[in-house]
Amino acid sequence: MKIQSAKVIVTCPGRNFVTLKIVTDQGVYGIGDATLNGREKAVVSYLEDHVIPCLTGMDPRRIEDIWQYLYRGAYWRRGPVTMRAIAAVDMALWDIKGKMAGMPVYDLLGGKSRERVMVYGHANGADIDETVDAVGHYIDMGYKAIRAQTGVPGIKDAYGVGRGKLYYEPADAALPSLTGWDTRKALNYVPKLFEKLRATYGFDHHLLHDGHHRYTPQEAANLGKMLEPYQLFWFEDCTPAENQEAFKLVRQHTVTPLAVGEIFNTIWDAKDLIQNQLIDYIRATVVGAGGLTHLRRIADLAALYQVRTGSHGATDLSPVTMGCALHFDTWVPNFGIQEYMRHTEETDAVFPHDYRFEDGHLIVGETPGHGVDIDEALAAKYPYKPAYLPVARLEDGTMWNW
Ligand code: GCO
Ligand code: MG
Repeated sequence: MKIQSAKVIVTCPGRNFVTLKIVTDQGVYGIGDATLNGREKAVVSYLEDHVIPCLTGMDPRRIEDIWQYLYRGAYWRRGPVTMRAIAAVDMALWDIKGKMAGMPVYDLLGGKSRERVMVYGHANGADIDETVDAVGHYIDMGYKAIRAQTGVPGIKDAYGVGRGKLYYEPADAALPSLTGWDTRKALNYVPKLFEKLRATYGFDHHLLHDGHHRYTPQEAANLGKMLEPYQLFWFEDCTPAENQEAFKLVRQHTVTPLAVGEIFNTIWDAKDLIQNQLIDYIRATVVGAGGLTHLRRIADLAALYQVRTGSHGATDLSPVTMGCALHFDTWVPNFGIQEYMRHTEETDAVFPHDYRFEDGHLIVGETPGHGVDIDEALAAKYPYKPAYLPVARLEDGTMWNW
């Protein structure tokens, strides 16, 4: 059996998605997600110019060997572009293997560990009252876990405040739009949001919060401590994680659970955080961290330290990633939670899939492979549109972490 051809499909049904399609000489094909928000074309070129020429003629059944070939063979290891390209190949090959075996991917991984996967949705508003209402809306929709983000008075477009209610999309302009940040103002305001949320809805639902890499370790420790009375499910990306040691200081001062990993590419980004038990949830996901083949290694390391998974699932991860993530979540023994930012109807139509939302959970499908397809004719109707994530500056003009 051989890989006969492969191609990259770029489509923009409201936002850009990059999809790799691998076709075998036996007519079976598989697809993988290669979307890198704001840097999409770099991955397109990496795949078209440097990966597809090597893949043609290879045996698609050798998923592990192809992974090692692309990782070691490039010599230049890791990085978001390389690892997304490898992830796309990996997803497509697991899809092909599942179709050949007549089995859903979770069965290939080792079978179901659970019937359904708890997800969290994104509630946000311009101020505390709007966010409290938005959380109520998610509770009404059946969610058991909700991430809450609020605008902060005096900060221009603080992180997490969407324009629409259900479909928050940060990559919203052809060049990066300018947003503001002020840690002091956020530290004064965010705890009040959670105080009001608990006063309004009680403690039955899981609440989450994303710091989006904005705080220093000391500030993150302070916020984590202030949030303790509200018993968060997690405090995400409380401080940048390039320096994994930075989490030590946060950990020493707060018992609020910590989650990190949406921008991680490999197990090396998480190794010290996991082995030193500095986090509670690892948020690496299929497209970001080299596909199912590599993500399962991260999860297995995490399991040794009682760290659970919490895969990134924002709208910039296509339904192909969501499908693969759900197979992974259904199998992985140390599952924690899955992020679920809904895709628009246009996106769902381009990527027909068999997973479904029910009672605050996503339920994986039974179709052989990963259960997500691409309607190429429909995809072709939505050409690529440049879209960047915003940037953030402090009031004095200093560049900050968006
Ligand atoms: C999250 C994330 C996203 C990112 C986005 C960037 O927790 O869902 O922080 O919303 O900002 O994925 O492309
Ligand atoms: Mg995040």
